[in-house]
Amino acid sequence: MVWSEPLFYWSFFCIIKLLTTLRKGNFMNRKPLIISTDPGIDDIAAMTISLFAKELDVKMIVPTWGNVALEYTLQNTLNLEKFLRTKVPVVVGANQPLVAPMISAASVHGKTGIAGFDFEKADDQLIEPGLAATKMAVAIKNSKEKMTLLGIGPLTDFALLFKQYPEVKENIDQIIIMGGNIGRGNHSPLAEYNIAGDPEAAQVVFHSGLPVKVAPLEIGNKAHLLPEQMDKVKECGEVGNMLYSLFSHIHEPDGDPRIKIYDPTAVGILLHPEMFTLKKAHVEIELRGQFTYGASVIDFMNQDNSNAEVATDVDLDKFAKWFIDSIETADQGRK
Ligand SMILES: [Ca+2]
Repeated sequence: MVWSEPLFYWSFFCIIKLLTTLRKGNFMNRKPLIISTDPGIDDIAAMTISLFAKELDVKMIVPTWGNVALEYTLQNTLNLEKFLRTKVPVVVGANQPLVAPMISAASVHGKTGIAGFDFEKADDQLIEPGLAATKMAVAIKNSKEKMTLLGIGPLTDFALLFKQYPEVKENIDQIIIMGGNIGRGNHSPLAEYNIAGDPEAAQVVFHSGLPVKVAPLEIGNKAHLLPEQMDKVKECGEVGNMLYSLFSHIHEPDGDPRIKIYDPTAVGILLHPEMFTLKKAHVEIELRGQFTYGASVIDFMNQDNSNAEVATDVDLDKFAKWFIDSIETADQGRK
């Protein structure tokens, strides 16, 4: 076969284009994702990883009240996107729980939710007007591929979505949650903060009939980074330095030097479930207990009636490597 000059250049062009596509990771179908979040220092890390993960296509971020009030979580989300130079639409979520009284984690995350790093203040250009449940429903219905939901704060907005638009469940792949507790809680003796924030909403989500995967408090406590590993995060450019500064603000009351990073464990379950041990369970949220309100009742014995898969263990080495690599990817993606 004799190659003509135009054919040669055309073939060369095709090979270069293919290589560029492969390098960008565009060859794979990226999972469409909606994030419900209450930033929150660990939320900032989870969002940063998600926004630059080659496997994900974040369609919308819905800040909700949670760690701190909505006015702060909304501004923190906008500020993060400005810092990361991303343009994902932001839709304003719930400013209070469905039924429960509001709680606050300002003692951990600071009054604004992100003590430890001074973000440049963003304007509200990325905000799309409309009710979160309605905007999420439209995005889910219009999605060619089934949508994944990531809930790393109180689940108020997802509950409103399922109550108002139950038909969207057909086009949802799964829900990944950071929340709940197998043993003791961190908000009250038996309740974990995200679930305690809106127990009724969490109960709606666990009874949605959709596949639910859970990174409970115990996984958040276990999936830590050591100080020397956080030093590697710091070396990951400006993004790494931002996260290092935020996490350095959190000090464990008992002086434990390990850095616990909670919300990113849910992103880890979404992207690399093989790093975790996941067990089927039937999960109910206690809604009537005088002293146990908001407790997650996770029954591993009721396998036949399971409504969730709950992570019970994590490969620490793999997790820490994935976390650091993800921050490096985010820093490179930001440039
Ligand atoms: Ca959170």
